[in-house]
Amino acid sequence: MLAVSEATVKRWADAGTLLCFRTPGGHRKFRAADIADFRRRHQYDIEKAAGEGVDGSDYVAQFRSLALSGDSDRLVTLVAQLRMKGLSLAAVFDTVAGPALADIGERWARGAVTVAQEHLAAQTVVDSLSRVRALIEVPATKGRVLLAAPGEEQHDIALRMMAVLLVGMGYSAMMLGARCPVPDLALMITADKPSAVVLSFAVTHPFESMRDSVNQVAIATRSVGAKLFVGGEGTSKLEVLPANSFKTHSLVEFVETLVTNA
Ligand code: B12
Repeated sequence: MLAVSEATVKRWADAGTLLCFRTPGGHRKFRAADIADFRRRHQYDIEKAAGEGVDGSDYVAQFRSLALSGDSDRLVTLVAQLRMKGLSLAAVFDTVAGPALADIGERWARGAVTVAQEHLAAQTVVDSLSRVRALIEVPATKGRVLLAAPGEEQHDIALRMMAVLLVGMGYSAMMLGARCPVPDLALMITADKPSAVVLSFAVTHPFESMRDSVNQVAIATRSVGAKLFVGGEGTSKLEVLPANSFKTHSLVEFVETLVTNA
């Protein structure tokens, strides 16, 4: 949040400049209110202090290079800094993280990035998402939402981003992840009765198989009165949607649709 090293934070804490309390195990813990107070008292200018973090305006390039270097610590810091600049988390995902990963995909497609590097980047983003999720999770008071990448779909990062957004809004997110067989998903929906189901298709699957998957899942969601959200590049040709389903292009739109139709 302050874009300084762990050693600096420890020094401030030990000097009493930044209030903290100790766990029985001796770990320093910080209250958000104390950090906010510290920032106010020291008129802390995050832009200037962030020599090791945000140093320009090309956040997509920063995100890309942190992901490629496997630095999930600084990726979490970058996300926090962008939030403090006033971007919603959904906007950070849509406008910084998504384009950074698309850029990595383009580099992979033209041989500038190896498969191993691409895997490291994807895994680093997944790691940082689970850490962001732990930071923003609020008690689950709303419904349960199942998230899945159906059939042969191997891309699940957009779903993980949506899970983070959902838990931050008080939903409980059941992440089924990549390559989820559609008949099994339909069975789980009818047994578990979630309030919503989210499907993501990142790649171009044969149109009929994608549409059939959506229709099969829609039969199950309709039978339990759940809403169905579909999205991702792979759904670009899907124009006719089953009843009680929504196709949204971005995560910002997803959050808006969810809030409007809750
Ligand atoms: C990481 C990655 C992988 C990882 C995935 C790891 C994981 N856990 O997800 C691995 C290594 C497994 C992988 C595998 C493959 N990949 Co790949 N991969 C990528 C990469 C680099 C990033 C994908 C990603 O996570 N993006 C970030 C997310 C957040 O962005 P997004 O998916 O676009 O989603 C955004 C929106 O579409 C929307 N959205 C998405 N879903 C939904 C759902 C809802 C409900 C809503 C509201 C919104 C929404 O919100 C997101 C944020 O704005 C992309 C490059 C790219 N252009 O995206 C290639 C890319 C998608 N992969 C590609 C390919 C070809 C493959 C493989 C076929 C490669 C191979 N030969 O084996 C395989 C298997 C594909 C399969 N059958 O599923 C191509 C797809 C081309 C095409 N159009 O079909 C791409 C575009 C790379 C390229 N430039 O050629 N890949």
